[in-house]
Amino acid sequence: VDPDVLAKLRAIVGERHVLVDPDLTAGYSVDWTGRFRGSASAVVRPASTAEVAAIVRICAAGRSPLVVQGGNTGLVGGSVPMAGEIVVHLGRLDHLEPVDTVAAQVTVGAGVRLALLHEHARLAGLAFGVDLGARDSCTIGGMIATNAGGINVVRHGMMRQQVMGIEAVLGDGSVVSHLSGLPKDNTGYDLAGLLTGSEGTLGVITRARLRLVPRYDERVTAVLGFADVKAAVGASGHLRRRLADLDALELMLAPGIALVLGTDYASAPDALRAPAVLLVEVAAHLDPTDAFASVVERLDLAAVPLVAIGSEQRARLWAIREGHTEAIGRLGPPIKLDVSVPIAEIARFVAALPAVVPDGAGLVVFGHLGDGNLHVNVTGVLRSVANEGGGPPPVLPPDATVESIEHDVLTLVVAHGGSISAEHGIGIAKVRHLTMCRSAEEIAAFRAIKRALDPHLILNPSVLVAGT
Ligand code: FAD
Ligand code: 2HG
Ligand code: ZN
Repeated sequence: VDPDVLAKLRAIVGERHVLVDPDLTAGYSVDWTGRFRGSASAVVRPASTAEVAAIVRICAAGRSPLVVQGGNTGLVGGSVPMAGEIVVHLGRLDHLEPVDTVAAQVTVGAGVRLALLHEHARLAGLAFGVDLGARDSCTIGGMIATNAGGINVVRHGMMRQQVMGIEAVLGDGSVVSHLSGLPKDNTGYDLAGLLTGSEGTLGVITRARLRLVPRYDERVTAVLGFADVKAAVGASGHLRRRLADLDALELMLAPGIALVLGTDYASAPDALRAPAVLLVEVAAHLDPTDAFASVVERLDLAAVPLVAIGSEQRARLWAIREGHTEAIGRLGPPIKLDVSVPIAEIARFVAALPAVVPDGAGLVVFGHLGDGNLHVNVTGVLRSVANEGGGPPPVLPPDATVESIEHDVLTLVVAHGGSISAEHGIGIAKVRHLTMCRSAEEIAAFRAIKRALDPHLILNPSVLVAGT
């Protein structure tokens, strides 16, 4: 970085919040999966909206590109400085304001970690409607920027449905702040809605006003085993129609469960060893066990249902579902394809997948069935990169490049009427595939919006609308 720019950044945030030592910046320069690795020319850690605005103004004046980073748990590489950008890390914007229990809303800093927001809302007798496996590390800013989904979308919607207002710094350093949280407020463009899902390309989110939901303390968590995906999908429709308090409806398949459980798989209860498995959670103010049981007894199950007794068993069942990402990661960086298809197409889509994945690669599929969202993980292809110098190189047909595998899976998604990104975003991982589901006119509109809000094109230049 230009020493003059560095000196100005130090003057804004203080010497110890500008990191340039490669040993210190290394952790900010690689994504959670290890697939995307770049290098940050500096990491800057502001503590307020004013500091973020000052940083962006310096970068805009010097035409120095920057990458916005929260918890760095994103799965499409969007928080990685691939071309030596300055990383603006928002972890110090971690202020939680008191919960407004009358409006059921709260204003929080972008760097607040999800687990802390959950606890904050819980103590006020409420809950936050989005939850996901990275809860201890991911930040509210990153979740808004990616429009994260997670395990409770079936009940409460994605991040966009929770955001009542946003404060953000645009690409010229100006601050837009609209945090009143009024449920009715038709006063022009919905900037909060626009910034949600913008992946750091339009503005740096610094604060947000969030909707809270009722806190349900009575839960039933159960694993239901089915003969195949088609039967699980059929049952999911039944569960959605009959259970008003359905909180989660997650799909796992035998290969993924076997990978997570390892040698424990053979002795796992029958419901967990069925070909297709639903993890279902119902949450209410009054015990929903009887209502759940009367719905489940009508389903065509392949095994006796496994119902969690107590919070420890519940946690164990969720650990199997949430353990998929880490278990897959242990095989080396996967090709992650987070996609959605119409629920009615899911069984056909899953059945067609193996044919488009080359022999020699692994395939692990799971996801949020209630939202038609599948996580297709192709493993073994990037193994040689992960185990540089170690482990055997993957044995794949010569034309099985990462790009061709991604293209073939995503083509299948589009052929089934789906979307190439359900909840993780486009990041840098899917930029080259964006035209598969967005028209030239739509992308031109994206670019016009990008130029309007980030006139010097300094915000996350490799992400989403890269090459604008
Ligand atoms: P980062 O990874 O730091 O950034 C993500 C993107 O947002 C980047 O483009 C970055 O530039 C941008 N960004 C970050 N902060 C800001 C800000 N303040 N202003 C503007 N732009 C910003 N996602 C789901 O949707 N559902 C899941 O169920 C789910 N489960 C996950 C489980 C695991 C184990 C992991 C590792 C990830 C999971 N994710 C899931 C991925 C998910 O996108 C993130 O966990 C989360 O939304 C990202 O938050 P973050 O703070 O880590 O953002
Ligand atoms: C989940 O639902 C996350 O667990 C991660 O979105 C998905 O690892 C994945 O592919
Ligand atoms: Zn997910």
